[in-house]
Amino acid sequence: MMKTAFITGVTAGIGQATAQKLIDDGWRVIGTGRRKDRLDALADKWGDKLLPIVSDMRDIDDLGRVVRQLPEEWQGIDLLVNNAGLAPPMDDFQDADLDKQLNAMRTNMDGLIAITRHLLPTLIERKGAIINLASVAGSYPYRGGAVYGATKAFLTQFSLSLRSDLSGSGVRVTSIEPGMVETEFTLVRNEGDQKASDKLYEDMNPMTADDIAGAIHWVASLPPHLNINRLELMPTSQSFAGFTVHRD
Ligand code: 8X3
Repeated sequence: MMKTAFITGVTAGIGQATAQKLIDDGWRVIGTGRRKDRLDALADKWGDKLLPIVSDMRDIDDLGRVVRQLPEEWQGIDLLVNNAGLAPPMDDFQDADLDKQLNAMRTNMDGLIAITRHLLPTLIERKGAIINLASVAGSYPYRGGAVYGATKAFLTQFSLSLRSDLSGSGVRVTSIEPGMVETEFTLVRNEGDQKASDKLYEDMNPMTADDIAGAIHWVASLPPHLNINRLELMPTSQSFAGFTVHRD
């Protein structure tokens, strides 16, 4: 029987690449996004393999409606890919615009918890899987990433703890933790400054959305007795720095 994935943030980047990989492999996808024009373009491309839903992860009440109003033939879900997320600008927190920081928290955490809670009954019934897009920023601190990194650390811990709650249910949960991937992510983080985004990825051969989609597809295709708890990925060119020491 054809499997169904629910992917948040399907209109770009890792979400879109993941939908493409799953559809190529015979899945069908319920995809959410804020941008209707992009969803329409994907619906033209993927036909009845996509159920496009205009929805904003920050609108918690609307997420309940989205799940309640799924057409009957789309109500059984085998895989939830919690992909939608964003990073606020990389200002030191003491200088940061609070609303932009809270906006990232609502998108990355509140909306994700809500959609997960709403979809768990069907995921449990079908012994499905949840794949959460966390980040290396949840494990390794860096300047300007205080709130963003904290939301991603939350996601990893949420994933691990959710496994405990779901013990015996057959539902698998995975935290995927990528480093630098060239997508619209950095454009959003830099508030649309394409030059700043290009500069970040200049001459360093970043990972692509397709690389991460491949990992997600692999996790989703494993046999039911196998759970990948955490999967951390970086481009070869990205590694670690030491501590920062301030001297007077
Ligand atoms: C963002 C990962 O390495 O670009 O999630 O900060 S990194």
